[in-house]
Amino acid sequence: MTNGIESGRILLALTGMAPEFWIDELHKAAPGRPVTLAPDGEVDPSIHYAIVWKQTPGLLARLPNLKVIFSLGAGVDHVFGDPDLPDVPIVRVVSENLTRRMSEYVVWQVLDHHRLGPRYRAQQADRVWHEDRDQKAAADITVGIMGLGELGRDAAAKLRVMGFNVTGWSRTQKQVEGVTCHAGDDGLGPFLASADIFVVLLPLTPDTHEILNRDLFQKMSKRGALGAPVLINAGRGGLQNEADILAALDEGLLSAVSLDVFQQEPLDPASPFWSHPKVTLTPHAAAASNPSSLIAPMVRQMDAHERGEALINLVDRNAGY
Ligand code: NDP
Ligand code: OXD
Repeated sequence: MTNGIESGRILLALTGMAPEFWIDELHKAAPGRPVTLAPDGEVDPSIHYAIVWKQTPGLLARLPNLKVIFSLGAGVDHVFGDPDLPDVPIVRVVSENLTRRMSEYVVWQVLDHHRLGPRYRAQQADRVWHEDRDQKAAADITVGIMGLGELGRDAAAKLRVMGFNVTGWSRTQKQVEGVTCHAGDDGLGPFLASADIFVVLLPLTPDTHEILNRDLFQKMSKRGALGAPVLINAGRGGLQNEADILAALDEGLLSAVSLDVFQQEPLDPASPFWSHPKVTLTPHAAAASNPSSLIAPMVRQMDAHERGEALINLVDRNAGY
């Protein structure tokens, strides 16, 4: 009970994730709140909140008293995969823990390409000692960030501290200190012409689906301090046309890519990405956050909602993120 109001039951509806871990975390954060695991009890009228990751389509529509959907991720494309999604508020993850981990990944990958990591690893494998004299300084490199949201802005700030020039692109115009900001369709061309390394932190929406395609790669700057542009995608696999990426790498339209996300996850063992010499691959691990840092704020929001307070980190259904 919270202030005399009965605490709503939580439904945990996860696909491709072990639930035990999250249930333990929920019991710790909300000892008094009952938790149901989908699919059992899905028509239970006492379920007020659903915490979801790729929930089974149609499941949430069967909850008569559902009040709020909590996405277990910052991205919500997995929630919108349900054509019968009920019209209740959707809250997404905005967490300092997640943001910092993503920025670590971005800085790691940018530095790896900037400091010629793939080249040196290949030389090591071949026992080749070749001293490069053409190492660029960070100030010679421009990193372009696609998506200047919670994650993009933090990554931009950390890259600035390293001395990189940073440009960014978003749907609506942004002002970010030390970052040259472009926006919308008109801003995309100048943005693409401005950078050497592109970091993608966009949400997957109908507008951004397969935005990373041949046409876009052709518009990227060729003056590249690294020879040809580098692409780093930690947003979603659905943002990328994978056949176009492989062709662009083979043709030299892209010099290298780091991919944390794929159209199909887990990635097929037969995928050419696994062994491509110009691909650095991680298994959707760019920002694997502490469960407690994700669950505790959700429970706080449930309590606040029951006290009549406004929800935060709400998803804009029209924008799709
Ligand atoms: P935000 O919603 O805070 O930011 C999204 C940014 O993308 C905003 O700047 C937004 O523009 C911009 N954007 C959206 N649509 C368009 C468009 N059509 N054209 C140009 N810009 C657009 O999201 P987060 O920063 O929190 O997260 C971004 C994504 O990162 C998530 O959606 C998720 O897919 C991914 N992610 C991946 C993880 C991983 O482990 N690989 C972990 C966590 C998240 P505007 O500012 O104008 O709204
Ligand atoms: C997220 C993710 O969206 O982990 O948070 O991909």
